[in-house]
Amino acid sequence: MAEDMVPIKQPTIKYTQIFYNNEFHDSISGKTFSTINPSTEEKITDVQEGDKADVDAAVRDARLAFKRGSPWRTMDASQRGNIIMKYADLLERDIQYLASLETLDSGKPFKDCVEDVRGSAGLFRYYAGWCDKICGKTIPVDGDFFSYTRHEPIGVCAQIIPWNYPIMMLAWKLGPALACGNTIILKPAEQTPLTALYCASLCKEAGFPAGVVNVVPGYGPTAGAALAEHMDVDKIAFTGSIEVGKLIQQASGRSNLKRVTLELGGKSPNIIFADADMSNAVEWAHSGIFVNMGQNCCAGSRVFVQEGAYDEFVRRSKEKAEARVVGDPWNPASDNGPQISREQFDRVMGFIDSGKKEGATLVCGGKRVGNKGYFISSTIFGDVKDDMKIAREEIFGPVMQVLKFKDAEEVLERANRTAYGLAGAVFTKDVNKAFMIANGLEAGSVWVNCYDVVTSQVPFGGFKMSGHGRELGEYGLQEYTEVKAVTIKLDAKNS
Ligand code: TXE
Repeated sequence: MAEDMVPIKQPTIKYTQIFYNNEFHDSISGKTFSTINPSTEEKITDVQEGDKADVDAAVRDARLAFKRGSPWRTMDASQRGNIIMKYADLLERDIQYLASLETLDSGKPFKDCVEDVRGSAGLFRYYAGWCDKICGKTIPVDGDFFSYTRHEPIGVCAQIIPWNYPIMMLAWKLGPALACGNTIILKPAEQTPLTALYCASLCKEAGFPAGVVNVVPGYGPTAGAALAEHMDVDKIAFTGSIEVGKLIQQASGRSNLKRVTLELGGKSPNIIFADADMSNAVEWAHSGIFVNMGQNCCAGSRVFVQEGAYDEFVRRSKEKAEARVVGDPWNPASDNGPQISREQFDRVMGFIDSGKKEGATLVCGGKRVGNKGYFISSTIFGDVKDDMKIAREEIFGPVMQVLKFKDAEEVLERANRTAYGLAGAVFTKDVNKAFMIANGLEAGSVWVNCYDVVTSQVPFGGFKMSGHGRELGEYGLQEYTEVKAVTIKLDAKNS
């Protein structure tokens, strides 16, 4: 259990360099950048700063590893699965260390980091099992021909990930890409490079051939943009902001039309009817927004509550929010740690100010906690109107917006009135209302009487401006293969 594991409060920092060709290297420019502990605002260490030159070196090695006849290309699919399985075992072997390093670098509560490592190991096991089950089809084609399809790896894949779930995002990206036989250059977020670099070292230990997994820490406009513009990168997968998602897609268009998958933000509606089990709804709505300090792409940040239940919901949610412990992420009692950075802290506080100015009712929270670290109290705004900034834009912080509604038609229309479409939920005991909302929401994930239940087996991704493509599950594999159709002339065929 996560609760029983003891953190290593000062984990040794073992890797701070750029990883390619299964070795760690200094940056070619000689530059480094600092990674900051968001709980203390102090520097943890300096990390080698990758930019275009280092990206070029990593892409070169990834290309070599993908060459026809290479160890990776000639490996049995089942053996790929064995290596990925071993990788999962190594994550679990080092769970205490990895979770501690994650807490240090990201400020996430240690118990949550333990669950993230465990979930990531589970994800790798799930995809390990897929390796030798990625099948094409034989097709009953017209004429004297035989046609079949092959699902081939795309090739060299760039993967750019954010800071909110550093290990989990790495797992979401590496798992399906490796299962399909691609090679990878992963760029972790500049705020949280440390666990990705340790995970890089485990790739070598697990037995991935040199060049299959490469990790280049660095900044977005330099290292990230170099990946997006690269003529020898075949696919790019990105999780982050809409603004950067657009840049990635533009860069693909300007360069080699590399395949693009994007997982961007959300402003997800959580719809609570008056007939719902209110204890259940309050619980899920609470975790749906406050988990991970609200730094969650599918956070249920617009909570629509039906008139008759509104007062009770707000009262009970306030009690829960005030009881949520915000503080030292090493303390097992803490439910939330700090926001990731000064920039994010200021951004969230700016949204809280705007909510107050636009006339929403501050039910609780809204303040900095302590005077060191980027901690924010769990905040609820009531009487929120659809056109307020806090109801329209992604806050990415511990701030719940509660909006009142009258009936199902109205709330569905309002819930969909957004450019986002990542997730949504409905709470009701009426199966007809549940279906009506579940089928009517314009979102990639819909939960009924629960929230943010994300598992390795079920696809995840956005409608509208929340993204392109799907991650996780069998659907996630489709984003990492090219389908080749082979047609063979036969002398004659039998039906
Ligand atoms: O994101 P960025 P930021 C949302 C959330 C948050 C906002 C800003 O609303 O408040 O985005 O966060 C890399 N070319 N999400 O500024 O900049 C960057 O180095 C290539 C939602 O941190 O998008 C990092 O690795 N890459 C989200 C990654 O992109 C670039 C999670 C994400 O950073 C780049 C995070 C460029 N020009 C933020 N510029 C989610 N969907 O879960 C930056 N990057």
